[in-house]
Amino acid sequence: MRKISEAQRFNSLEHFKINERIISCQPYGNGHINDTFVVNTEGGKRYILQAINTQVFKAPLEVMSNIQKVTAHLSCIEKDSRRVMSLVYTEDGKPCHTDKDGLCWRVYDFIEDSLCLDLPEGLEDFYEAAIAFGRFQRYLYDFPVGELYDTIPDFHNTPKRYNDFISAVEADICGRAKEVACEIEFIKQRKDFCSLLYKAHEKGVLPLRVTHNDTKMNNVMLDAKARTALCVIDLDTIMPGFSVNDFGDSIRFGASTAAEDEKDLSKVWMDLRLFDIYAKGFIEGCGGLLAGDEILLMPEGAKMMTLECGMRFLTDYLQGDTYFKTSRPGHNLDRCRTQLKLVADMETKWDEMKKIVEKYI
Ligand code: ADP
Ligand code: GN1
Ligand code: MG
Repeated sequence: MRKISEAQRFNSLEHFKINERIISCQPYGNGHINDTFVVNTEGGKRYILQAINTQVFKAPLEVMSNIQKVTAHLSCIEKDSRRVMSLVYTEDGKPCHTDKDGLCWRVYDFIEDSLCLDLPEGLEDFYEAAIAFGRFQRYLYDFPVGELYDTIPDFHNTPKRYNDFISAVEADICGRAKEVACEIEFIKQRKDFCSLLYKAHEKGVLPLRVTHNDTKMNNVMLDAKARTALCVIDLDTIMPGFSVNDFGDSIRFGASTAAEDEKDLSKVWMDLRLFDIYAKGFIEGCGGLLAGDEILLMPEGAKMMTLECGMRFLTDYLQGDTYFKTSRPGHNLDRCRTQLKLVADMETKWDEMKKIVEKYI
């Protein structure tokens, strides 16, 4: 993983329209992809500085174009500045700055008096996150999809993710496949499931919508006092997708009883109460946008995103941990195991999950 020096951060900041004197710029947040820093200024105003991960986002200017268009659309609907991400432009009016080392930087206003949680601290927090992500889809329902770049092609193409996973197993470049034979077998047994949502789409049951595609609890901000939904952040992966995958990715991350990288699997379960409250909030947030058939496929979305994420962590482990940031040996394998445990738990709770979504149609 790259190390970004303090000098690189400060040099990049000089290019942005920040009038106050900068006091500090420190690593911030728990994202797995970008390098994020909080910028403190003399007057007290804070900013978020990010170096976009260009290994992951190969065309950062296209990412920025999507973000400009989507935030412009959202700010026509939401007038409160804490409810929409707000880019700070460079002195020459650009949304990002590429430095001499090839790092691509952007700056946002810091959303103050807010909370960003790795796990919900109660049902209400999760409900609020659901409202935020549901509302996000509602606000963008009439956004011209053709104007969006595919920032990561095939991002939630689960059948393709499965094929990539099999290729990684066969290549086994780090010699790790043997020790994860159980996990590989678990995934192989679910090969046919991987194409279920694509088939539903082909049959016309599941429409393509403008989706967020990375709907983790720590990609939404809550008001620190009221604990109500403020806004959705991490807008890099906004692309056409399935609503049930946005729902499902939130479940895999936030409806778990433990952290994504918990080592003790006896602590990892999918909490049906959290599943229920999120389904309620998400459907409400979407405000009548979702058809009954889409709602019925929400459990499939939850299992799909969890299985897909488990495959992605295992693929990265097999390929030598080059995609997701890791902070210990075996980190991606630990993450894979929590996801597969959650998939197994969802399968035992399947009928209850189905009944829960049925009651919200
Ligand atoms: P990554 O793609 O690496 O996940 P994010 O854009 O999600 O990066 O940012 C990482 C973390 O930084 C978030 O989880 C959140 O805690 C914090 N963050 C990002 N943008 C803002 C913002 N505008 N205001 C306050 N905190 C933010
Ligand atoms: C990454 O960027 P972050 O940490 O919000 C990843 C998601 C994964 C998630 C797993 C662009 O999300 O797809 O589901 O990690 N983002 C990208 O925690 O690959
Ligand atoms: Mg994030």
